[in-house]
Amino acid sequence: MTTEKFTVGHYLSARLGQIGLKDHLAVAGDFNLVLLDQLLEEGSTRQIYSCNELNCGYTAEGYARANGAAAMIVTFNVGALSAVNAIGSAYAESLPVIFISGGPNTNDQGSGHILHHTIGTTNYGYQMEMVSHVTCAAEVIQSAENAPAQIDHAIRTALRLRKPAYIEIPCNLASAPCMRPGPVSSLLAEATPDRVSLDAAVKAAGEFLSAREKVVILVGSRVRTLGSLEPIVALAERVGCAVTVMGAAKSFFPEDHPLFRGVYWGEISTMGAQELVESADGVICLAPIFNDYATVGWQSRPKPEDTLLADLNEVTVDGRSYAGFHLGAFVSALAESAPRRPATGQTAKPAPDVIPASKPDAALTNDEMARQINALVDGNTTLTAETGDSWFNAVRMNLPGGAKVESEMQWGSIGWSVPAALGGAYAAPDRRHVLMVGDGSFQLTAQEVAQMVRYEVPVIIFLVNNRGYVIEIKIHDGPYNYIKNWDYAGLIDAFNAGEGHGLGLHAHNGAELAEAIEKAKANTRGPTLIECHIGQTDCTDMLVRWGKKVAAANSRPPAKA
Ligand code: DPX
Repeated sequence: MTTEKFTVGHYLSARLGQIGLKDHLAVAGDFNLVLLDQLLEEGSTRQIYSCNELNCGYTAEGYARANGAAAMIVTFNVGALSAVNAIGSAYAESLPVIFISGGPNTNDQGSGHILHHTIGTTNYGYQMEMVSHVTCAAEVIQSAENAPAQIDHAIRTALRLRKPAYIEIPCNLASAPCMRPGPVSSLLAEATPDRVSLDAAVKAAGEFLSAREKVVILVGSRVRTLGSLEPIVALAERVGCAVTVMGAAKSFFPEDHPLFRGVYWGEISTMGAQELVESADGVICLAPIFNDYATVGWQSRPKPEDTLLADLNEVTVDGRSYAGFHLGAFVSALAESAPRRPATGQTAKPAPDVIPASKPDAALTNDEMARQINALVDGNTTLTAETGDSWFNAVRMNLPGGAKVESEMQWGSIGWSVPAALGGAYAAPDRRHVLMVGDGSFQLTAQEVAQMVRYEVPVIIFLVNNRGYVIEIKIHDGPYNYIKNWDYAGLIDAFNAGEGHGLGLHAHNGAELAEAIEKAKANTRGPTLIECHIGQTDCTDMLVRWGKKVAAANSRPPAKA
């Protein structure tokens, strides 16, 4: 920009553009209005509005999945504290969201004044303290002179650690004069890897692989931070071994690759992946999270003594750990030097399960719905799967190369998917965006569909109307699992309000669903919500089996002292 006066807000705005953002998400409030003006004025990124701060956070979280990073701006306390759930998600799922909040005027800080939008005390540091638990860096801008260093520190740390970072800008500093930013390279450069440690890790990994007969790669969800699947494909081809992915890492290895051998998720694994992983004597685990859900209630995980664990910033192999480099550097180096094996993948690739079509006029089933959604997913599709049976429906799908699945299995907050799918669509408008979401989850963040109408974003939403929290019903049933029914498809007219292109459709059988999908494909100027009416007890077999084990783990009695 060419204006004479350059401000703190302009500095932030320029940096957001420099790190590769095209947009920032915002909800206005009087502590951030001047900051929002500065961002508009500097103009490096488009300003997009959300219905509320929770949705804003999830939209940013989804944007970061597709773009590598995201930024959001909210107001003090009433806005920021609503967003903390979504920032927890970004932390858990390793996504660098730059979380920016307006803050009190510097003259009110330390003055004994009581401000609106606060808890009525005179110390305004508590928001930063709360947020510091779910961010990797938290900066309250102290002065216009310090602003560049503080802003840069937060952004650089977020990008390096792949975690959210917090920046609070007092409302009277947003337009204060500030120096201009230099080149962005200082923010984008990876920390230089510790060569000695990296070489030692690669050597130890090579020895581990040479000493093992049956080697398998298991891909975890945090490999998303690599930004590309190429190093993993190169490693697999070099080692010539079978590749399985965890449920949370669905699509993080091309399923049409000859070495792909399914999803490893204990007893609900696909394509024989359980036998392959649990009988292997060498499992290369890439950035996995073995939580209670992923281990099917602590039942299944690769044997630690047969595991080479490559985490984001540390490799553990044969009882020794190596740090000082990022996973990407390790995978690439190992792909160049690992002992080669013939590309057998150890076994013939089993054919994936295929769901048979049901009669077009038969009542719609979960299987038929999943079958038709799977057929819609092409190599240019991002499929977002909400917590609930949508996880299992996504996991059992057969994906063409290039298809992406996004889920939030570590944080698992229902309502995440509607704004997250929108964020992914803002960041990658050239892809097709498909969302599977249960009725219970949808009720948390439904209003964000209005922004899809406003910004003409053609997300195809499969709203699973099974009248309840079915995953919870399978884990532990009670009256609290049954929800008020809505006319979900009917909401779209309300959101259009006579001026939008959203489409709301009902599907009671396979023929109606097929017709609705054709209409959705043709509707390129807004969302299409297809309300899929299925029976309450109609869910995947995977959910039932998994739910029993998770319920058993949840109900273990306290250990005796
Ligand atoms: C809850 C969950 O309808 O999907 O497929 O019918 O289960 P299914 P729905 O969207 O229901 C979701 C529901 C209530 N989890 O079964 S997974 C507890 C929960 C959570 N996140 C938040 N609150 C409660 N995961 C924010």
